[in-house]
Amino acid sequence: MIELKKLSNGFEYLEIQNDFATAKIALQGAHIFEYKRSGEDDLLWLSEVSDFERGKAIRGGVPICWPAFGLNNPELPQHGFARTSLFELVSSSEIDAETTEVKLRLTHSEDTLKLWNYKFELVFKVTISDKLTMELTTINRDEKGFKLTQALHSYFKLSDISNAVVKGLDKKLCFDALTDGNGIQNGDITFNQEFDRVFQKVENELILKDRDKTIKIDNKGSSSVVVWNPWIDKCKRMSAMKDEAYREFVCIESANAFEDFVIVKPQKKHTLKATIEFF
Ligand code: TA6
Repeated sequence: MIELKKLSNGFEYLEIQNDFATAKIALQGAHIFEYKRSGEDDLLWLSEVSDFERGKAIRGGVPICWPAFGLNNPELPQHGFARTSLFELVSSSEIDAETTEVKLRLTHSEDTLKLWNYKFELVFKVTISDKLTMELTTINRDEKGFKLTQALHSYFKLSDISNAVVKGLDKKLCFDALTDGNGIQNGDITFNQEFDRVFQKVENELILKDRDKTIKIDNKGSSSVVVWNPWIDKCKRMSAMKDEAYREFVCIESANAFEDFVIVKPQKKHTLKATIEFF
């Protein structure tokens, strides 16, 4: 089942259901804000006080940061403009009883050209099955090449942050956004304070272990990963987040950030792909 639904304020989203899973994807930002397998709890975290309003980014799920991650491009808003832009539904198909595929697209407009003077086509293909597969393809429709940074800014729901362990980043180079300094990760990541690091040269899969589930993240077309938890103080300052929300999630973001930027030549394309499996 694939259905286009509308909230009373006109905010539109797709509701998807198949034998393996259900998902909800907002047309604004092509934003997956729910993914859960049949009979299981949500696997993505969504803020209880998230906005579902045109022009305001949803807090949680998988925001698409494009064509800039963070403030990598000072001329653009934090995390770019894709997450507050209206995508169009290009196609939706039930591949089989357990697999549904949808494609959403954003193309340049007068508004985007004012912010970022390039013609483009951005296609987000989502495959919903017993795993979540996301493919973000940037096509340069301009005469000039452009540089972009981006991320699939996934919020993973946790039993509690004290149970979370991130594996696969040991000895990786990283930029620490809290100290503005570079360093090398030592061992697995556990959380007992604010954490905001961008890891580079990450070609291997990542594992997130929680009390009663394990998540495997495999990225393609990307060699940078962001790991973030706001902890107590920053959580209080965050928009659309309850004070205790930091306990409930960790962001592990499949990215092209900082040195891992992408140059897309005219009429060429680049795909950032993340495959997320749950055990
Ligand atoms: O990806 C981590 C990060 O850049 C953090 O620094 C934090 O700001 C987070 O993203 C959320 O950003 P947002 O713009 O959604 O409030």
